[in-house]
Amino acid sequence: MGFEKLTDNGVHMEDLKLALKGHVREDYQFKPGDHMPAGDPFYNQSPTLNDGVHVLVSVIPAGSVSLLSDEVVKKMREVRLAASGMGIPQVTILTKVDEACPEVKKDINNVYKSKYLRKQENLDFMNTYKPHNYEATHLRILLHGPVGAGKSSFINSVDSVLQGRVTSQAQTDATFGSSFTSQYNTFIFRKDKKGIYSFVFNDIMGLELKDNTGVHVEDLKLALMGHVREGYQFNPIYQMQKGDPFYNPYPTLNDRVHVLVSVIPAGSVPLLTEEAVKKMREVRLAASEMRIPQMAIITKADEACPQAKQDINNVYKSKYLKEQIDKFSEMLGLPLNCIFAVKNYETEISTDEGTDALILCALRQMINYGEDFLNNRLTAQECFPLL
Ligand SMILES: Nc1nc2c(ncn2[C@@H]2O[C@H](COP(=O)(O)OP(=O)(O)O)[C@@H](O)[C@H]2O)c(=O)[nH]1
Ligand SMILES: [Mg+2]
Repeated sequence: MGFEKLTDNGVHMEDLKLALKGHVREDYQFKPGDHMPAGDPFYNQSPTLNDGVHVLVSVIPAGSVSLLSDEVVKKMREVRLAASGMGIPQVTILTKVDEACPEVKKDINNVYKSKYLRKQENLDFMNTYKPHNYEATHLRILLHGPVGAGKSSFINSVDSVLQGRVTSQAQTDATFGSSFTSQYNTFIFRKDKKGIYSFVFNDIMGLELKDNTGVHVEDLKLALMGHVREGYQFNPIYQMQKGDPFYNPYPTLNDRVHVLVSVIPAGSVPLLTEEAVKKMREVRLAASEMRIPQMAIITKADEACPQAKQDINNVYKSKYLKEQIDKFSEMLGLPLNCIFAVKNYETEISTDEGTDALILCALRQMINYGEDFLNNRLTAQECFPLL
């Protein structure tokens, strides 16, 4: 027994930790809301390797993932963190998949095909995700790309997938095309009640396709290092100066960028000028020097490919989109498995499984890469000189 809807009805956190270490003897009766007292006869003072836990398995009914209360999620995270601290590997099993998904009830072989179940597993991951590095309270993902590429729409789409309804916290711009100064803002994602997810987004107009305006590469580097404060107005003409009130001379790990994501519409890939590619490579190189992992999302899959417009599930089958991904990979020198085609929510009124799946897949990879970076603390310190 681990968690109950009301936290105090589950096993006490301290008891769970004791069990992980092998201190709890066979037949001990866990008492909800109370932990094992010191000197209890069931306390095993010197556990051997055989008594400790070697794998921690979280068991959750598939249909309950989106219903978990903030308290339960908090407790699950705490257990996972404790297990990680002890080097115990963890897996999650989603049970009652037949109950949660009619396709699976009909035929159990549909488990591997069910987008719904994959989504529940991804949502569970996002819900309980917290950086293992205790210095970081969240993971920061920076989107950069031309005006109108779909950066704000992607942020909104992530929010929509998490909330299960189409939302719009980041202002999208339907009349893009003219250059404009853009403000550096952090977007957070709220959970049902008071909690927030442990990843945040920033977006930057990284380059302009037409006239190569856009945020200066040096400013982008400052943002990567965490030197740019919230609210700073990027200006394509002026670079940020060290004396600027928005210049943060002492960024913490939380201020820094942990994953860099290039955003480009599928239909714009063939139109990228040499100049634009050069700039994107320069940014990529700067990120590489800081060992910041990099990815790309190819947006507007629907606009560029009629097959995908007809049915979003055709994204994986589209020859045209595959070609754009190959081309972009070659241009930027970015491995193919770091490039994700997506379709953002824009005019829809409700979310759908196919669109959700593409967004969640890209987001999950962003978190995985960012987490790898955060875990390499030595590297993070080495490559971010506090200047
Ligand atoms: N068809 C389609 N339109 C999109 C997609 N993503 C963004 N858009 C539209 O493209 C325009 C610019 O998007 P926006 O998110 O403001 O771009 P940003 O400047 O990079 O933040 C808006 O009108 C969006 O509705 C997409 O995946 N498909
Ligand atoms: Mg925008």
